[in-house]
Amino acid sequence: MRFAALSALWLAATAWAAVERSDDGNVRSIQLRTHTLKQPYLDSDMASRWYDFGGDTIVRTDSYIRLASERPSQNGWLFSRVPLTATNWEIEVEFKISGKNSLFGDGFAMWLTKDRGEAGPVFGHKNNFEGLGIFVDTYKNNRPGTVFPYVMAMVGDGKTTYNKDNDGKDQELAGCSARGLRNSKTPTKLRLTYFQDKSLKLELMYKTEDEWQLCFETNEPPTIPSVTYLGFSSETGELSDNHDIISIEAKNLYTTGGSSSKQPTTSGRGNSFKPAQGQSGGSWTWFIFKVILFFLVIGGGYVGYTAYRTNQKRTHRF
Ligand SMILES: [Ca+2]
Repeated sequence: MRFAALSALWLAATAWAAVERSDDGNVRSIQLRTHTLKQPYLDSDMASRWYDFGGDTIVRTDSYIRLASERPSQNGWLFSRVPLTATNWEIEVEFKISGKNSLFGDGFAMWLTKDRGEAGPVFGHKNNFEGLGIFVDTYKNNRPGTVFPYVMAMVGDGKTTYNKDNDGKDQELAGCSARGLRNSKTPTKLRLTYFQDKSLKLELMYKTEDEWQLCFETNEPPTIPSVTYLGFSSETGELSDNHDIISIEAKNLYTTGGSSSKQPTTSGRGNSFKPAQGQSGGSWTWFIFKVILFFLVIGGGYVGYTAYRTNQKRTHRF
C-alpha cells in the first residue's frame, strides 16, 4: 500500500500549507475544515459532509443558506456535525440580514452549545441551553435606551432562561449596538475569537468593507463546555426578514509565545488559568511541534506500508 504512505505525505503537505502566521508572530492558525462552510455548501449527494440543517432552512448553492425567510413564523437551523474540540479558535462568518419590510425581525443567533439542531424560542434554538450564544437581534422587544440591531453574548448553564421580553438584557455577558447592519450595502461579517481562560472577542464588519469594529472584548471569558457544536439559527414571528449565512471560516489558534505576549497573573478562579505556553523560545516550541508532526506522518506512512507488505505476504501464502 504505497498509496497509504503517499496519502499520508499529501496530508502532511496540505496541513503545512494550511498553517498561517499572524501579524504579531505569536498566534498561528490552522484552518478547521470540519467547521468551515463555503459555496456551493453541498456535495454531489446534496448533503454537506460537515454541516447539517433543518427546519425552514433553504440552501441556495450559488448564494446563501437562508435560516429564516421574509415570511411569518419561520424557524431554521444549521449545525456542525462534529463538535469543536479546539482549545483556542476563531470563527469568521459572513451573513446577510435583509428585507423590504419597514417593520422586521427577529434576527439570528450563532451557537457554541452542547445541544445541536433543537428548535426552540431563542432565535429558533432551544432555551436553557448550555454554552455560548451570540445574538444578532434586529427587533427591539423592550430595551429602552438601546439602539437596535443589538449584538450580544449570553452564556447558558443549562438552567438560565433567555428572556425575549427584554431582549435578554439580564442574561447579557457583553454586547454592542450595530446600526446599519441590516440591509447594509457592504458585506456583513462577525468574527469571534476565543482563547481559553484568557479572552473572548467579538468584532463586526458592516460599515465599510474590510474594516472591523470591536463589539466587545473580555479578559474573563466564559467557560465553554468541552463538547460544543457550532451552529446558527433564526426565527421570524409576525414580523420577518431574510436571515442568510454566506460563509463560515473556522480556525484553530496556537499561541507560540514571544516578546509581545501578555502574561496575565494568576486569576482568582482557582487553577483554571493556563498561561500562554513557551514564552521564552516560542519559535523553538513551534519548531519541535513541526519536527514531531513530520516524524508522526513518516512513521504512520511506514507502519501503513509495512502492514500492507505483511498482509500481501499472507495473501500470497494462501
Ligand atoms: Ca429582540
